[in-house]
Amino acid sequence: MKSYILSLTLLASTALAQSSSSAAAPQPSGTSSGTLAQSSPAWLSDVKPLPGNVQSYPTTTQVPTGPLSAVNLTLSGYPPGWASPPTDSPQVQAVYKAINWSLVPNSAVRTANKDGTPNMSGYDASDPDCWWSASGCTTPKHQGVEADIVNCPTAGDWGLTYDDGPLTSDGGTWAEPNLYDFLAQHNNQKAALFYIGSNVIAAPAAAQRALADGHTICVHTWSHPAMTTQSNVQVVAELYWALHAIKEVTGITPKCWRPPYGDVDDRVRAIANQMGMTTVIWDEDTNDWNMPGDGGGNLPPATVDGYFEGWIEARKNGTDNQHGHIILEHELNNATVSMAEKWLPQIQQTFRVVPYNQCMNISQPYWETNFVYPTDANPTPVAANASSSAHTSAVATSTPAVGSGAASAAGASSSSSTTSNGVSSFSLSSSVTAAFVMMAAAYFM
Ligand SMILES: *[C@@H]1O[C@H](CO)[C@@H](O)[C@H](O)[C@H]1NC(C)=O
Ligand SMILES: *[C@@H]1O[C@H](CO)[C@@H](O)[C@H](O)[C@H]1NC(C)=O
Ligand SMILES: *[C@@H]1O[C@H](CO)[C@@H](O)[C@H](O)[C@H]1NC(C)=O
Ligand SMILES: *[C@@H]1O[C@H](CO)[C@@H](O)[C@H](O)[C@H]1NC(C)=O
Ligand SMILES: *[C@@H]1O[C@H](CO)[C@@H](O)[C@H](O)[C@H]1NC(C)=O
Ligand SMILES: *[C@@H]1O[C@H](CO)[C@@H](O)[C@H](O)[C@H]1NC(C)=O
Ligand SMILES: *[C@H]1O[C@H](CO)[C@@H](O)[C@H](O)[C@H]1NC(C)=O
Repeated sequence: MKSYILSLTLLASTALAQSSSSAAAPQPSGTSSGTLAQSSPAWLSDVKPLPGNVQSYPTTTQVPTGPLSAVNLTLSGYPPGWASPPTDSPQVQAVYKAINWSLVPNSAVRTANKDGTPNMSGYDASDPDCWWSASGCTTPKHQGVEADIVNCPTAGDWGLTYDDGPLTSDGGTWAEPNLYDFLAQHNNQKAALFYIGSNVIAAPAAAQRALADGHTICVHTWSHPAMTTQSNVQVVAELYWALHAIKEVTGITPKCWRPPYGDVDDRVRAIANQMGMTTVIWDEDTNDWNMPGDGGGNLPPATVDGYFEGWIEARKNGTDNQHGHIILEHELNNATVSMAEKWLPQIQQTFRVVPYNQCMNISQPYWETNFVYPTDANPTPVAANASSSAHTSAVATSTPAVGSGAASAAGASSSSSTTSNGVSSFSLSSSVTAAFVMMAAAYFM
C-alpha cells in the first residue's frame, strides 16, 4: 500500500531568464480565518507569472499538442532542485509567520528510517494524529482539520491522477508532452496532475502545456520527502516552493496537494490547509512507480497489468458498485507513462474517466477565479472573466504534433475559436513570446 521512491536523479533541462507579468490574479488577503484558508495566499502576491499562459479553462477540444517551446525562466531565485529547501529564506519565513500555529496540532515530527521512510515504531495504535502511513486514516482526529479527498463518490467513476510530473527530458521519448499528447488524442481526456516543484522549473513548458490542455494542476511538494518527517518550517518550505514554481510558470495557485507516499498526518494537513490546499489521497494504487524504469524498482509490470485487469473485471461483473475511485498513477519515467497509455483506452471503455475535481464538483481548483473547470454539477461552465482581456494571450506552443492526424488537427488550429455559449477559447499564436536558450543543469537528490 505504501510506496517509497528511494532515489531519483533528475537531469534537468533549464532555461535562461526573462520575467514579466500578465495573469489576472485575485486580490490577496490574509492567510486564514480558520484552519482551511479562505483567501488567496498573500505571501505569493509578489510572484510574477511568466507570459504566454492560457487564462481560462479551454472550452474546446482543440487543445495544443506537439513539441514544446522553450520557456525563458529565471532560476536564480530558486533553491536547488530535489533537495530540502532552506528554511531561513525571507519567503519561507513570511509564510511561517502568516500561519496561525495555534490551529496546527502539535503532533510529533516523525523520525526517518535509513531509507527515508517514516519510522512508525512506537506510534500509538489508536492513531491520535490520523497518520495515513500508519493506518490509512483520512478523516482527521483533530478539530478544524479538513478531511482528505479519497475517492469519487459515484460508482463507475475513475478519478484520473498522475503524480511526480512534469516528466522532464530525462524521460527520453516518454518525457512530456508524450502523455499529454496521448490524453488529448484519446477523447480529449483530462487528468489531475500532482506536480513536483523541482520538475516544474526544469520543464516549465510542459507545465504550461498541461494547463493549456485543461488538466488540473496540484502540488506534490518541492523535493518529494515523507512530509511527516519534516519539521513545521520544513513543511512550509516544501509547499511554498512548489506553489511558487507553479504560480510563476503557469500563473495559477492550486488549492489541492497530495503528500508524497501518502505520508500525511493532522499536523501536516493543517499546515497545508492554512497554505490554501486540500489534501487529495487515492483509494486505488497501481504501484506503477515500482516497476523497472529510470529511478523505478523491481515490481513486475505483469503485476500492475493484473491490478488494471482486476479493476475492470470487478466493475464489469457488478462487484465494484459502491463508489467510484481515485487512482494513483505516475508520470515518473518511461515505464509508468507507457503503462498509463497502455491501459487508458480500456479504462475509458469501462469507466467514466474524469479528473478528481470533476467528480467532486470542485469547479475552481485554483485561487484564480478565471479558471472554471467542468464538474458534474456544472458540465459547461462559463469562464468568470470570459469577456476580459484574459483571452488574448497565447498558449505555450503552436507547433502541430508529430504523429497522428488527430494530433495534427489539434495542434494546427490557428486562432481563437468560439463555443456555442459564446466563450472565446484560448488562441494559438506562432509568435510565442518565450525564448529560447536551453542550458543543461543537473540536480542530485
Ligand atoms: C476579472 O478580472 C479582473 C481584472 O483582471 C479582476 O480584477 C477580477 O477579480 C476578475 N474577476 C473574476 C471573477 O475572476
Ligand atoms: C489563531 O487561532 C486561534 C484559535 O482559533 C484564535 O483564537 C486566534 O485569534 C487566532 N489568532 C490570530 C492571530 O488570528
Ligand atoms: C524509531 O522510533 C523508535 C521509537 O520512537 C526509536 O526508538 C528508534 O530509535 C527510531 N528509529 C530511528 C531509525 O530513528
Ligand atoms: C468480480 O471480479 C473480481 C475481480 O476480478 C473478482 O475478485 C470477483 O471474484 C468477481 N466476482 C464475481 C461475482 O464474479
Ligand atoms: C525504460 O528504460 C529502461 C532503461 O533506462 C529500459 O531498460 C526499459 O526497457 C524501458 N522501459 C520501457 C517501458 O520503455
Ligand atoms: C455533484 O453534482 C451532481 C449534480 O448536481 C450531484 O449529483 C453529485 O452528488 C455531486 N457530487 C458531489 C461529490 O457533491
Ligand atoms: C531571457 O530574459 C532575460 C530577461 O528579460 C533577457 O535578458 C534574456 O535575453 C532572455 N534570454 C533569451 C535567450 O531570450
